[in-house]
Amino acid sequence: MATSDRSYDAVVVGAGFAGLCMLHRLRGLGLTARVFEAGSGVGGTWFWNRYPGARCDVESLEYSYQFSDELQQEWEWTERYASQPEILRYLNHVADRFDLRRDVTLNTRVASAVFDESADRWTVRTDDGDTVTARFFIMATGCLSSTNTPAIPGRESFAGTTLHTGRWPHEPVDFSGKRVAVIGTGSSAIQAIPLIAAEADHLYVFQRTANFSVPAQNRPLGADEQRAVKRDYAALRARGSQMAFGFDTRSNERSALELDDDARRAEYEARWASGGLPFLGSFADLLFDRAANATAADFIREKIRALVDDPKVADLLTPSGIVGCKRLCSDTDYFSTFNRPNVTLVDIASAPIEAITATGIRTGGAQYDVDVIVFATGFDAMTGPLLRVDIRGRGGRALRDKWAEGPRSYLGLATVGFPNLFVITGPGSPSVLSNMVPSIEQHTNWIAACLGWMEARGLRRIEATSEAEDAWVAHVNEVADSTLYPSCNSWYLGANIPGKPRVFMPYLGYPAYVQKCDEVAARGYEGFTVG
Ligand code: N01
Repeated sequence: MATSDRSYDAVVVGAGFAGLCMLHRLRGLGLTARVFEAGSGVGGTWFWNRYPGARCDVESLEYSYQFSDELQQEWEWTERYASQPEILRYLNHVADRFDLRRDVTLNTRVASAVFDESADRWTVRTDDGDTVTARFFIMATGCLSSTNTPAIPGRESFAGTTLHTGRWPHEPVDFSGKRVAVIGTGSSAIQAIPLIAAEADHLYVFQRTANFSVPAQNRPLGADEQRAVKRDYAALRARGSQMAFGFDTRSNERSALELDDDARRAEYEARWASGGLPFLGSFADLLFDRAANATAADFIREKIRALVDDPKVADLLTPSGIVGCKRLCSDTDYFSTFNRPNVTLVDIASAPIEAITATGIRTGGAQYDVDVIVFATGFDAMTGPLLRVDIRGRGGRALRDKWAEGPRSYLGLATVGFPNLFVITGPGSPSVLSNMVPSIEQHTNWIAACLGWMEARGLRRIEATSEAEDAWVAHVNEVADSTLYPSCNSWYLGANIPGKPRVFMPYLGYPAYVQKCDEVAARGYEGFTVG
């Protein structure tokens, strides 16, 4: 569709969970909106991350929209943790059911957005050269959508197939009879490795840092179980909204250190058996106290040693450090996959990758010839997707310049100098340390209420104040510093991207955050200037 010279109330970038929900909310206000999406379909993260084994590690009944009770009643999830194809089907269903597609332009990347102070409008330019204008510019680009492919010498010379888990092809990839290398052992790799190993002739896993992972214990979702939740869906949602991470972790209020060894182990065993990320809810102090955390870390290390036959391989797979400080992974048969004769673990911590050659990967003086290299090397998280667009606010100032030393925002939703710009699940909001879908809905609801409030008063411009932003940044850091999170080289801190400023980006604590946002709105958008 030709979009030249079109003007809207709002332009939204991205048609994943956030963009679709935002569009629905804007329509509800009677505002005009256009969504631009780089992909050839809706779905965002779930459109791009199609690697084998991709599935969400928040339970499907909680990783879903709640804005329509009819939708949450009628959609049937088939597994405890939904697979990527199922989540993508769900998002396509939502796009159809709420007739969203007619306002979405696919295959179109937004290149720049410039604020015109005289008109209080954003001019948005797409990569095919079209421009549109809008009163409000809303970034719904997700936190993990800008892939990271490390600049390993010789990368371009590889003659085989190169893939990235975050940009997986749409056509099926056949690994049978192939020698495959996977670089990286984060959440994506840990899900993909067991399935690639089952198909490939030989799999080489290049590991720099071993990761903590707990079994997902995925299973088909029973009809009775699903009916029971749906009978009182609000109760499940309410429980999630009171949890630090925004989903039902069945948190234990006790300290890991107040129990004797047997009682503590019983709690960890129960969590291990029930599976998934609620392992971190075993005790209240796991992410605050090193000694408490060590009891959980030791438990997982012991499990890994029991699962892996070769003690040398088990040692390499056993992580040091703090469990949960980097994102805890959840897996299906990850560690036992290394017992297969066709899987080799290559330690690149002691001997880093020297080069990629035409035929494979060279490290530690050895050459590993492969047909396929899978980069499971993660993302330029949180700021990457925002700074990829050339966003210019008041006085032509670039967001890239403003955030050169790290992101600064008010509530993760707005940033000084960029009026009428909203970010959904931006740095400074709970985002990646919460259940993304409810966090997205909380943001889209808040933005919609704010725009409705402005409409009712005939207001044209909203911008955070410097005082509010400074205080919020200080608060985000203070909360993070009271935990163990800043103590390791995670992507939460930008530590995975060479040269990226080291700033802890998510806000910790979903319930406190929601309360703060509600208070700001109730006080007439305290911390913002409006006009
Ligand atoms: O990426 P990662 P991911 N040379 O950054 C390694 C979400 N997610 O795509 O740790 C060699 O975690 C790097 O090694 P190191 C979830 O929030 C969710 O797996 O830096 N290796 C690491 O092993 C997750 O946290 C789900 O030493 C290099 C790996 O690549 C986030 O997405 C599923 C390297 C990157 O791991 C990102 O996960 C999947 C180099 N130069 C993802 N550079 C679920 O919901 C990087 N590495 C289940």
